[in-house]
Amino acid sequence: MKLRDVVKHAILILGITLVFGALCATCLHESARAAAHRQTWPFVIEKAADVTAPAPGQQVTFVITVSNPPGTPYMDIPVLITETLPQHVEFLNASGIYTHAENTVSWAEVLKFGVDPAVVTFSVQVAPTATAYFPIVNQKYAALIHGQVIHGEPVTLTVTPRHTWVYLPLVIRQYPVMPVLTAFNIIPRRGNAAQQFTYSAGVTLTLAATISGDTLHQACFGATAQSLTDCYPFAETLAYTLPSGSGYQTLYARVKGTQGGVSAPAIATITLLENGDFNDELAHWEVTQTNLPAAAREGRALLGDAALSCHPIPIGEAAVAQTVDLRAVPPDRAITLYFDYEIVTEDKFTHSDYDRFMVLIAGEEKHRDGYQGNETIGCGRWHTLQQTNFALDLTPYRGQSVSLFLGNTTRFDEWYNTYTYVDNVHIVVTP
Ligand SMILES: [Ca+2]
Ligand SMILES: [Ca+2]
Repeated sequence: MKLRDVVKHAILILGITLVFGALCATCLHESARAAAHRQTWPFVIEKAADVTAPAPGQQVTFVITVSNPPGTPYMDIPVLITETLPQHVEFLNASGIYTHAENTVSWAEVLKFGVDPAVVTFSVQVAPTATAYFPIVNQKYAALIHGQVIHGEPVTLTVTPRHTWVYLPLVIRQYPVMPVLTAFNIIPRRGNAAQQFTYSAGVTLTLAATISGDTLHQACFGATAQSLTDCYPFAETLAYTLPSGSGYQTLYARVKGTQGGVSAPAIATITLLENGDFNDELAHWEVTQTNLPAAAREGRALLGDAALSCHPIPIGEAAVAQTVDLRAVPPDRAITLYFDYEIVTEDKFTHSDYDRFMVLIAGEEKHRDGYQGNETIGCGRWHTLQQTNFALDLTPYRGQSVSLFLGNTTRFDEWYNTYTYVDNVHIVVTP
């Protein structure tokens, strides 16, 4: 720049500064009158930063642009651009000829005719002590054109920490305190805890958990680890009702502390065979009574008519059945169906057409039994056949929902009665 130009520039700065100074403290605050007037001064001031999420200590460069929109009928318009630096930054340098005093930087520029904007840049350093995630709002910047002050939208910097490991004190690192669920079990009220089967959906849940520096607040349950929405105040034992329907069930549990810490989920499983002990008469069983009755007798199912003897005995069938859902049984598990039965008969089983007790799984006959002794059949000659903890392998039905059918059948002719007691029908899943 030639000396003459520098002098001209200096005079320009001086002149504009005087005018600008005369506007004094209110110069950066647009009056209502000015705002209304601005429509006739379609100049635009904008600012951008090269980094909007700087780390503490990082350099940030801003660009301020004052545009002279096409069609503006003014030529070589003097413009004074001012920047008031926000807190938490330190001025480094700026473009062109500028003045820097305290926290203000200003430039005297000339907007040329046409579309060339006036562009100035300046750089700051974010204070090394700036707090992470603290916003630095770079708001106060303006341009003075023809005695009119125009403002632009603020630019906000969000101070972001560098990606370094920060070693927090133990108490902060572990907040909120995480509880540890050390034991979770489903205890049947009717059934067997060790073999994990139940005859009733009503069970007791037992929980053991630890937490240090907080107290246990809540226990939540659900069918999956993502659906633990069934929540109760924490207790070591809780009455709980499993989803109804016979089958293999999985229950997830989590415990929570008062501060909001949540344990890893724990899993407990159980096999429900509803009313397999017939304590609720024949509830939950599908009952077949084809010419023969089915009933509950002293906690057992009685299939057939115990009051009849000899002749005439109706030819028919009395049965109980239930569908058991084994779809959730894991692939490496074995499934066994157990039950007790007692056949009381005057008939013989040697002929396949005679009376029998039968077990069908998914419609296939898996077991049949009856009297096979040598004694002659006779009216009032009763024989009793007892099986306790009779077992049937259901592993081939893993992954399926299958029907269990237990039936007492009288056959061939109307001579000699047969009836069967059934009890303790349950399913055990083992590794
Ligand atoms: Ca029973
Ligand atoms: Ca018979």
